[in-house]
Parts: sequence; structure tokens; C-alpha cells
Amino acid sequence: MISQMQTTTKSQHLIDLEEKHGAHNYHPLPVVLDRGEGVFVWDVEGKKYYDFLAAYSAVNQGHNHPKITKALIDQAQKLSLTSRAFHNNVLGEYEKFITELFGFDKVLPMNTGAEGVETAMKLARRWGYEKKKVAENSAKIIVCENNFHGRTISIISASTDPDSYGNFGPFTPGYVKIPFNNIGALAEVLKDKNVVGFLVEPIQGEAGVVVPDEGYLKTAYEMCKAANVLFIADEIQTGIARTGKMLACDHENVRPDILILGKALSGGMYPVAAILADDEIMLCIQPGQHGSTYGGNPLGCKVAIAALKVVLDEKLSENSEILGEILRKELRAIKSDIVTTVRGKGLFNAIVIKEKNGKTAWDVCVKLAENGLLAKPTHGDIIRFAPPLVITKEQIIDCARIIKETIETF
Ligand code: IF1
Repeated sequence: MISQMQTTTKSQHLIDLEEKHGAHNYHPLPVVLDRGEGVFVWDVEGKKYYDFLAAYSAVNQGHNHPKITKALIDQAQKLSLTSRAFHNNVLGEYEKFITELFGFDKVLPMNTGAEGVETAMKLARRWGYEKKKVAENSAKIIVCENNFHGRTISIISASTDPDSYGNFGPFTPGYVKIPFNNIGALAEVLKDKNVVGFLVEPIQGEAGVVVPDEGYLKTAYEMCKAANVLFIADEIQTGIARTGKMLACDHENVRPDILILGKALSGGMYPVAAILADDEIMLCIQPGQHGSTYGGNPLGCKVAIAALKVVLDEKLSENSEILGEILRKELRAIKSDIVTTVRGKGLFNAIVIKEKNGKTAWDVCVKLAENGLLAKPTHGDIIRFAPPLVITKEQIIDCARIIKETIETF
């Protein structure tokens, strides 16, 4: 039931290989890609597409950015991995660069987003026991309904999405779940003295690019301060210029106590994640108490430095902010009864599609692909539009045209 989209023999053969030999934990659009450059990707038949997913915001810098690719190749030819049993000559350079850039005392490098979130939750718990003096094994972390923070058992224990947690129990205790964008609910649970952290996506990504009311993050942050609770921002998807600022928290001048980064931290070149915090918090973890074989490896460090420099040098935050406005304006001008909502910030956007004549957001995405633009539906009725941030104004207008013409056929 893959879809009605026409697939040629070549791509069908590759899809069949995955179907036969790979776990069935995904349901991709029937497009087989083999090359990328900037905002474009090409399939095995040579058809060119605008990439409007950007690997879930991991390739904000565009596919195969020459500077990031060069950093990867140069370092791979010198030294890739030492483990943290020994020092390497790149780690300190990276740590200085990233902590100065984001304004924190310390960074703890990991690889994937989920590991970053796990690290943040472990650090918050330790801070809770050692600094806040919460009783042993009773620390709690507040999370929001419809969150997405990754796939590990502890993270899905904090999930309210049955697809994420169903039949994966038993679950990790210690979470309090409240509605997102609800200050009253937060105030209520902050009364609990065992709460050590509030873990939040500044804009909920997987939930469908849900932007909270203006002032929510700032107020939530101030309430956490007053309650001696750590404000932990999962900026894995919203960070690194995606929403029109370096961090989505920057829109409200909130500086999280623990900042979690991943995805575009490496420009899609290699898995690199990190958490940042000040000494008072970060030094609650001491040698032997946390780590990872690959975390902080010289290859990932060089790639991350290059990826962050591209974001700064090419003013990707500014581009995201400006072109995001243009894209939303164009999307709102589409005359179609199947589009019920257009929302987003910067180039992090979504539209909600109302089913019509049995046609859903999936069918719209299949048509978009046929028309040369790749996007992925989520929750059956939402389509995310999040292209690489190196996209130009002319390209955004061209993409808006493709989206408009496609949607108007429904
Ligand atoms: C997949 C979703 C997006 C994230 C936030 C942590 C992580 C993610 C805010 C974990 C990861 C990815 C995972 C990826 C698809 C994608 C996704 F649809 F699943 F929810 F982007 F919206 N925090 N999001 O968005 O990072 O361990 O994956 O590096 O296929 O699961 P990771």
C-alpha cells in the first residue's frame, strides 16, 4: 500500500530491498534519493526535488555544504576517534567555540538527539539531589503533552503518544505531564518540591509545529526560577537558526539552564549532539559518571565547528526569518478549502489539511513529490515545510508556486 505514486523499476527494486531486509519501523514516501546539493536532492532516476524536510531540520546548512564536507574529509584523513580515555587536539577548540557562541560555561558532547535529552535528564536529576537536596530517588521532571524528545525507553516514558510508547513498557518513573502552552498547569505542578526540571520544546516539532503563545517561554522560565527548577530547552529541532533566531528561546530572550542541541549542529554530516549548562549544574557530573565512546570525537567536533560557522557566515537566522514570512504569506494566499491552518516561525512551518474525497495529507505529499517538492505528512493531516535555510527568495517563491498549484488540484 506504499502509494499510488509511479515508481520505476530501479527505485522499486531499492524499495523492495529495504522492505525485505530492513525493519519496518518507517513508512517513507516512495522516493529513492542518491544525491543532494544545497536545497535540492535527486532520486535514482535523476529527478530533481526541492527538499522541504531538510532531514527534519538536520540539514539547515543545505545538503553537502562544501565547507562542512571539507571539514569532514580533512579530519577523517587525520584522526577520527580516540575515545575519551585520551585527550584529542580538537575537543578543547570545539568546546571553547560552542560555549562562547551560546554563552554557557560548559558543554557535554554526545552523538544523537536522544542521547542529548537523556544526558540533560540525568544532569537535572543529579543537580536535584546534590544542589536542591531532593530526597533520594524522588526527583521529577515536568514534560508537555504531545512532546517528542526521542526514542529511548526513558524518553518514551515521558511521551503521551501511544505510537511512541505503546507496548514498550515498563516505563521509567519520575515524569509529570502537563498540557503545552498552559501556564496555569505549570504553576500547579511546580508546587511539588521534588520537581527538578521542566523539559520543553520551544516550538513542538513532531506535534505539528505548534507555536506557543507569545510570552509562554519567558513566563515559564521565570516560574521555574522562582521554584528552583531547571528550565531545560530541547532545541534539537528548533535550534541552529531554524525558527529565525539561533535558538527558538532567543525570540523571548530566554536563556535555558540546560540547552540541548543536535541535528543541524553537524549540518547533517555526522551525528553530533550536545548539552550546554553553567558550572553550578554541569559539574554535578564527575569522571566516570556519564559519557559515550564517540561523544567529543575529533571528526564530530570539526564538523560541528564548520557547521556552526556556516550558520553565522551565511546569516541563516536572518534568511530563515525573512523567507519564513514570505512563505507563510504565500501559503495563506492559497485559495483551497483543504488548507485549514498555516502556522510556523521562520522556516519552520506546517499546514493542516482537511480530508476531501478520501484524499489526505499523504496524497498531497505524493503529488508534491511528483511536482518536484519533498515534504512529509505527520499525524495524518499535517504537512511540515522546513527547507534548508540556504534557500533563496526566488526559490521560496518557486516552491510556494509548486505548493499552491498542487493543493489547488485537490
Ligand atoms: C525519527 C519526529 C521530527 C526531536 C526533538 C529530540 C529528538 C528529535 C525535538 C531525538 C528527533 C526526529 C527523529 C526522527 C524524525 C524526527 C522527528 F517526527 F520523529 F518527531 F523531527 F519531528 N528532540 N526528531 O525532534 O533526536 O535521537 O533522532 O537524533 O525518525 O525518529 P535523535
